[in-house]
Amino acid sequence: VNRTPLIAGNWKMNLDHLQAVAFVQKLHWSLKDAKHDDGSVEVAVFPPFTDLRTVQTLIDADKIPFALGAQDLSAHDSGAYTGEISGSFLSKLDCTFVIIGHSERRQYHAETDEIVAAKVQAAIRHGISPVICVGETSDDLEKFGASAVPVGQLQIALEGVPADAEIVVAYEPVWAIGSGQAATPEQAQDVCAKLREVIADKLGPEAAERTRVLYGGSVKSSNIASFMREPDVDGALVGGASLVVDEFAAIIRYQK
Ligand code: G2H
Repeated sequence: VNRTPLIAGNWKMNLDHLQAVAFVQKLHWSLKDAKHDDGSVEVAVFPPFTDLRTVQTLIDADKIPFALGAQDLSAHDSGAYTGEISGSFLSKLDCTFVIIGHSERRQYHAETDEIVAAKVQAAIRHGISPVICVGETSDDLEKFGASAVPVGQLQIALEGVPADAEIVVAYEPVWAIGSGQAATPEQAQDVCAKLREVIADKLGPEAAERTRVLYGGSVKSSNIASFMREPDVDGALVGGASLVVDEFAAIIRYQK
């Protein structure tokens, strides 16, 4: 299997555009001798919208080998949608990725599976890789087990997605998010393998082989290696720990 691991830092609503400069510079500096730009691991940061231009400029000027991503986008391309951000704006800021359907969007902004699917289409229209987030709540876990809800969410999100689309899938059990209580590597492997089956089913075996499936939920430097040892876990979507330079740098430097 030849999938480049992806370590993605979801800043959520943290770090304004002034703090972002210092943060990215420090992170880059602390990775200087880590050979993180030898292609063995891909690093992506997902700042708030208002930081994107600043971080893009910094990455460009200092040749920092981080990919840039946004935390959301509009399902629409332009028009009377006050407060929304179009995929075309994001692609012009060199965003490679956009997170779609994070549980915090589903929970606090009533994003349904259908809205998530429309946003996935919007990202693909603009040449941005969607990082499609799926995961079960603790209630779902009790009622249906771990995989039924994320599998159902991904089936809808992948409706009408072309087989050659560059996508990323992130399994984030809601009960593990920001709770300090990460899933076990075995739990993550089990669901990530089932999500890969959904990709095979919807987009074909080649897409399933190539697509990265990440684990997210209380990932830190002390547990990253245990997740990365699992065959169907191709990286991590990191929240809290991505805001601490030394922690995030240690996560990027994980050893299999
Ligand atoms: C899950 C994750 C990042 P944390 O939301 O998307 O956050 O690592 O803080 O659990």
